[in-house]
Amino acid sequence: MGDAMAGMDFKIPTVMTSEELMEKAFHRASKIRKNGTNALDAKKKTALAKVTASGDIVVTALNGYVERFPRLDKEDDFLPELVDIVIGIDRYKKALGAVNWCATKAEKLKNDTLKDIRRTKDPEIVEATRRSFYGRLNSYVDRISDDLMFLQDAKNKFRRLPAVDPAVPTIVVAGFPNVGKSNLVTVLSSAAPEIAPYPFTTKGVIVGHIDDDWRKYQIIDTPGLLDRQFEDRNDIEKQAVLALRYLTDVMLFVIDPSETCGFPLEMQERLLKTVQDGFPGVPIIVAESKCDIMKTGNGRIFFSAQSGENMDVLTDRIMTELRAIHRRKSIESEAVEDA
Ligand SMILES: Nc1nc2c(ncn2[C@@H]2O[C@H](COP(=O)(O)OP(=O)(O)OP(=O)(O)O)[C@@H](O)[C@H]2O)c(=O)[nH]1
Ligand SMILES: [Mg+2]
Repeated sequence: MGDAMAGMDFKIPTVMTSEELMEKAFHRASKIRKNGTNALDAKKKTALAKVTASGDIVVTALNGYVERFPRLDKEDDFLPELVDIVIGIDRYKKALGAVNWCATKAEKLKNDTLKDIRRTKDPEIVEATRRSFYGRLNSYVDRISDDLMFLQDAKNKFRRLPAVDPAVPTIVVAGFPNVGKSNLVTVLSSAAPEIAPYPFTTKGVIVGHIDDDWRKYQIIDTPGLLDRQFEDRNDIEKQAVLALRYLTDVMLFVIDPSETCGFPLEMQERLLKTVQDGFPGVPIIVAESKCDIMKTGNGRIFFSAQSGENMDVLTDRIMTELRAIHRRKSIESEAVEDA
């Protein structure tokens, strides 16, 4: 398992376009000259070496992509639901399948060509066979040029996907801008929160860790994602919010009753309702911030990240939820292991 929330691009190679790949293969081959016992022998040895080198470059590159792009099975760190929204799993699998097809074809073509060259005693045929190999290799690779471009694009998108360890219980913080979310995340985190990539937003998500003895939980602040009515969003933002569901085990919704955030209480309550509807089945802790300025006395948990007042009560409540999630997840993973 990778670090939770770390971008996973380090594993994934850069994908050449079909033109770049063929240029690399032919360029390497073009520099090859072999000596022989006579003119025909030298010609054959040179042709064999050129075919081997160019074929191997193509096959090695393509096999490398197939091996090193994530398979998206259970052992991968990515959440399949997120990958499907961001990249499209069917198209992705088709692209990897096409690359694999091309590698197999190129390998066979290379071996057949080597046999043909070895067999002939006609220098004209040596030349013609080599040239025909170049043409057919080029046309195989050309046929997967869309797939190669798709994979390079997918690589860039993978980089923006949070790699999540689904075993780590995760609390996501929501609420209007300026209600005090970031301040709270910083205070609750055992180390300075880090910015992790997230698809659809340039800001990324801010991830902190909460220590609980030897256990760690994730706390995620999402600037600009859960701070507006869902209906007011464009399609991309809607996808981003939907995708966030797969990260969220518990939600912490922060309300600023002092309204110093600039949003009336009534608007904040309406957003809470939307978030509740949008995250069905997710436990939501509602907490009122900035209690150093004002307390409503309505029975909700209140806190001030600034003065520290009541932070122990809020922390207890958060820990209770996260521990419950932890227990549920360990039971689930034991069940998977027993199956
Ligand atoms: N009085 C008081 N002010 C606070 C408290 N927490 C945050 N603030 C102030 O509220 C403002 C917003 O705080 P942030 O933590 O940045 O709020 P946010 O919800 O992360 O805002 P966005 O990132 O814009 O969504 C800042 O000026 C903070 O100083 C608090 O407990 N008490
Ligand atoms: Mg913030």
